[in-house]
Amino acid sequence: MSTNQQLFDRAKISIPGGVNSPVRAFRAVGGTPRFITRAQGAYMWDAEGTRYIDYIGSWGPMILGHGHPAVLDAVRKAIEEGFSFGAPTEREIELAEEILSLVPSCEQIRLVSSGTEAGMSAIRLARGATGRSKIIKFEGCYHGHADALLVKAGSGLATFGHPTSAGVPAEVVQHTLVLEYNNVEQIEEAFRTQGSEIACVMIEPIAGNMNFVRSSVPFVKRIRELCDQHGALFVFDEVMSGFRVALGSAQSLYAELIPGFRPDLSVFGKVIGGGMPLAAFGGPRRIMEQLAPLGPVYQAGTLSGNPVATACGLATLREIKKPGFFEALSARTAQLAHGLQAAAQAAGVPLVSECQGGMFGFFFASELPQNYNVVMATDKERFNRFFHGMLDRGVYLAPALYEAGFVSAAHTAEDIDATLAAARDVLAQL
Ligand code: KE4
Repeated sequence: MSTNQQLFDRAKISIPGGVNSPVRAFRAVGGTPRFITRAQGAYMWDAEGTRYIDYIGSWGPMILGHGHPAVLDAVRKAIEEGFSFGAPTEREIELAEEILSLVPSCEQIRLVSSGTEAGMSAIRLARGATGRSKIIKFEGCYHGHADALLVKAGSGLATFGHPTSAGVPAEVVQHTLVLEYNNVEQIEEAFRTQGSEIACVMIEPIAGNMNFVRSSVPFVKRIRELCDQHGALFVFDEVMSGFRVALGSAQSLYAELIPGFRPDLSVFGKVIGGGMPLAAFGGPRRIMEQLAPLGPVYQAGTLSGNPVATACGLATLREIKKPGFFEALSARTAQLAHGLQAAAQAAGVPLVSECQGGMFGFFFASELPQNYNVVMATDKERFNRFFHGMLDRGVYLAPALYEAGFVSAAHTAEDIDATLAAARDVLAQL
């Protein structure tokens, strides 16, 4: 049996950084990544046989917990029928209809294989539908690794973004304006000076890539008004928040607070694939019909709507829409988030936590951050010590202070109690 370190050393020979996605390498927190051999319910086991209570949940997809029987049955049946056809299937219609039944802002949906692909396609569709090139995103929001979205704020409002990654030519991000999250003045200024050139505003409504930061109601309301006023599209990136913070996704929460609110385009992923490679983007028919093969905006994918992935996603959605599912999940998540804050308070450690549905976050700070700069100014050193203290006690949290955490329906009150007991132990040493 290899140790995690032995596997990591071997992985680094054949795979850049030893991982297929950077955050898995633990570079933000240090230490050796755990190589997972199997998972069941709320738990994962690593190569050394250590069991962890899992609060990553594959970064959101595993909302039912690992190995839910209904999902296993659906996937087993699907693989017997065939892995991939490159031709339409009824199950793609069923999944599309299921998603549309839960998200009234969308009349049509296009299935793809990753959140990046969905976000990239939504941007292209917004540009094609409006005939405009400029897009607005917000610092701290991550929408996948498409070139136009790997950009950080320019120096000041009018200047455009600079690439955050090598290999992205400045020309590609020259149309991407990066503003401060929750900053109404900046978005008003951007539309005042460039409103007629803006194709879309893309946002994570609850930003899980800043750990857990909510976009304020006045901010969302103002963006909606400005998009309407200037003919730009409002794109909700719900890859993480979709079917995770609420059955109707984050947009259903904002629709309760802003009468009649709807985004123009929505991007989904993670939960709708149930752990298999599946994502989607959707919106009103008049916009979606701009897509090939009907319209001029090209978009395609060999494994889009894959029969095994759609079986997994469909089984997952059918479970989470059952009565009482989100009430129970929300209560379990709140037990964790509130318990963490209470434990820190008792230990005299500044910690604030937030949660919605099955998603939570916490910061070693005295107040909940409202934007990226404040998130990145929270106590990183304390976070990293807390992360490792919890990992050593069999609790697997997100290995970076800017990442969110996820609770599944498989997490029991006892799992939360055990997590909080570990937290009290670690916090006492912080
Ligand atoms: P993927 O291409 O990784 O499937 O989705 C990109 C994406 C798009 N939009 C949002 C709001 C997202 O959170 C993501 C991906 N989230 C990260 C977690 N921070 C995935 C983890 C990883 O990169 O390995």
